[in-house]
Amino acid sequence: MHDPLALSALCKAPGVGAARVGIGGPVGSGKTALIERLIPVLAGRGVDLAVVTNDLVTKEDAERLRRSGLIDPARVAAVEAGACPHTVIREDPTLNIAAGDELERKFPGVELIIFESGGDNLASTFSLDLVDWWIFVIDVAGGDDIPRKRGPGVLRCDLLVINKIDLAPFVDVDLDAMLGEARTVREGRPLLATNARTGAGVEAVADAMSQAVLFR
Ligand SMILES: Nc1nc2c(ncn2[C@@H]2O[C@H](COP(=O)(O)OP(=O)(O)OP(=O)(O)O)[C@@H](O)[C@H]2O)c(=O)[nH]1
Ligand SMILES: [Mg+2]
Repeated sequence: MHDPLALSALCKAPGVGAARVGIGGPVGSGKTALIERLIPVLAGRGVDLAVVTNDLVTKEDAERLRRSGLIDPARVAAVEAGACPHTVIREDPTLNIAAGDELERKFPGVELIIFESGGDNLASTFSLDLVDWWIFVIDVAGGDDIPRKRGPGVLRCDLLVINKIDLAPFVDVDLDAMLGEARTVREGRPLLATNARTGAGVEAVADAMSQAVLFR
């Protein structure tokens, strides 16, 4: 029996292939909405892009992106994660690696592949076998205590995004205090605030991603 992970690693020469970025976070925090905002920003900067989505037992997010008109539908692949979305981004990311490899085969010039995790809990993290760099998206409406709970996603991601900042006044969240606590628990590692409905803050997310994995 061949180990597909080992084979994939062997087939991929160092430094060759697209940069791979993960976007994880709790259900409904705005992962797909952020990707919908990032696509035109990155495309406008000339980035050759593809996306892999993960849903439990459907291809809902992939179909949403394919219908969006924002990206060539063939550049969106779907992985059905099954019962535990974190398993396929952490313990055994074989399916996602294969989906990324297939996109690279179909689109040899692709520079960046974004992997959206299925919505999960605060403990979800990405395997570095799958991605080079990853974002964790939480949202203001999930409660200002989320950073204080120090979940591995919040602590370990390369960039924490606090989304739905527009909702702060409606859910009695002091946004500055929430951002301050997030900064404290992350010990100064990067975090950004966004409104994925209007696009506020999304250029800064694209800047962070480009600098980290595209070196531009
Ligand atoms: N007000 C507001 N709503 C937002 C924002 N971002 C996303 N939403 C809404 O939040 C809901 C969930 O957004 P999605 O992008 O589907 O969230 P997701 O994290 O991809 O969800 P799953 O993939 O199901 O885990 C949708 O109704 C979005 O329109 C935001 O910044 N502000
Ligand atoms: Mg989604």
